[in-house]
Amino acid sequence: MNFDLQKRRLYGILDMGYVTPSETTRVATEMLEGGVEILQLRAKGYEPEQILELALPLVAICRSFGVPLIINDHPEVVVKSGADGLHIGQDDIRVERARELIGPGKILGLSTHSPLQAKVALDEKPDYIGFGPLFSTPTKPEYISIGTSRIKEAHDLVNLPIFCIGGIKLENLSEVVSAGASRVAIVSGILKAENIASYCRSCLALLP
Ligand code: 3NM
Repeated sequence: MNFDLQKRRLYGILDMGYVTPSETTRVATEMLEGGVEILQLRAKGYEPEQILELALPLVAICRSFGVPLIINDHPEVVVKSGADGLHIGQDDIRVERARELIGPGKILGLSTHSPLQAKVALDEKPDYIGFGPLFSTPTKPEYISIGTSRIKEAHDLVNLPIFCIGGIKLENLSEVVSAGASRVAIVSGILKAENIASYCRSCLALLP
């Protein structure tokens, strides 16, 4: 399946730190019903076989919504599950190696944590980058936040879809958009919402 990332603004991350395995398909469905345009499965500390088990039903659900499913960290799970792409961090394998492992036609995303890293990432040619954390976040507590003042700089340097991430919630989304973001990735804001679908819809309504 060919996905046009340029058109996708809301990236929802299904992080297993917030959801139990038995809840994953329900939560994913609610995120997709709310209009999430990319879905990532992030399962730090899970074994690859467990992640594969979680991913398989999500592949089918995402397909029915026409939304790509991205797997965090595990190229072999992308291949075995038929997911649409892989997301890697700065300390993981490099983009070129990741592409060799997942094969052609897959989406490859890379986390960056400063405008300089974002610029350097260009040479590696990922399909999109994450840029953050903008704000401090319990989902990635070890990272120092960048703030919103450098969002524009990152966009000026990098001609790739940029998903701002880290501590973004409905309440601060307008501030993030005003600072120059047009795409965001959200984890806990979505997963802790009382009504996940309506939270996602409200976020989409604030994105340009
Ligand atoms: N990556 P929340 S920040 C998974 O900066 C992740 O690369 C980040 O979670 C980065 O929306 C982050 O709950 C956590 O703050 C985002």
